[in-house]
Amino acid sequence: MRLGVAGPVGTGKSSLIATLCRRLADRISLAVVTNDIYTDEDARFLRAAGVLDPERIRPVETGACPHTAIRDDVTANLLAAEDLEADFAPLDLVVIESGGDNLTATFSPALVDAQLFVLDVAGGGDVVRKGGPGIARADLLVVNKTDLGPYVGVDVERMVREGREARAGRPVVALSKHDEASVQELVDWVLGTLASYRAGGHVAVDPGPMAPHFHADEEHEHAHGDEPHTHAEQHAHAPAGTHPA
Ligand SMILES: Nc1nc2c(ncn2[C@@H]2O[C@H](COP(=O)(O)OP(=O)(O)OP(=O)(O)O)[C@@H](O)[C@H]2O)c(=O)[nH]1
Ligand SMILES: [Mg+2]
Repeated sequence: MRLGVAGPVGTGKSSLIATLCRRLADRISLAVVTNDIYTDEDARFLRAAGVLDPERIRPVETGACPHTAIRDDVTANLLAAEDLEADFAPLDLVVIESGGDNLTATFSPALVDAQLFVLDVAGGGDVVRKGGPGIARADLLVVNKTDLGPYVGVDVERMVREGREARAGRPVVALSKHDEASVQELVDWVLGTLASYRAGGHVAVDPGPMAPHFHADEEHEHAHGDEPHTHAEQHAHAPAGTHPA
């Protein structure tokens, strides 16, 4: 299974991947692809962390807006993942870290089978309310660095609750690398998703590049619709396969 890890700059994507490697490297066969715009900094960080054979960590230097390389033209990432899969066959899990981007970045389902979106408490409690395809429809939303809540004046429980509300039942993990129970929850989600993927139960979904939105002239659609849904549910641009029933 290929697992994408996306989210804004500095929210803790590399740290989360290091945590996963630390916990899983002796249980399953793992490899990591990192994406940076101008450097191979994240691959260096992960190699230095000593959590995985350095050969199993490969950088892609995108040279462009990060989501170009995980969504629009995934060639460089596909080649890196396929090389790892050939060199270390059989691999159980390839984790692909996006370059830190903004709230619009998600992985193409042509590149990953599952994806998680990482926000952090230090970025502000209101970020979950700002929405976007990653927050609303990634397979997992991680609200990271919960230990920092008291220092940045963020009500962590409320942030997590609002994250759940934005996701129509899709899972949310409140994570801190210093909180073992939360790390276990993340590890359980990854292993559970891997098992489900293997059993054919998990199918890659495209969270979409565009958040559901509403145009002023769509009041007409409401008049013709069967039920008065929310504006987001009514909008025709919602990505295929993600439209609420
Ligand atoms: N307090 C606290 N700090 C954390 C946690 N996770 C990550 N950090 C810190 O957050 C900073 C950024 O972490 P990274 O893992 O490099 O974040 P990133 O999302 O990979 O960053 P980019 O790849 O540059 O977008 C580092 O200083 C980490 O030590 C956490 O759970 N708690
Ligand atoms: Mg990183």
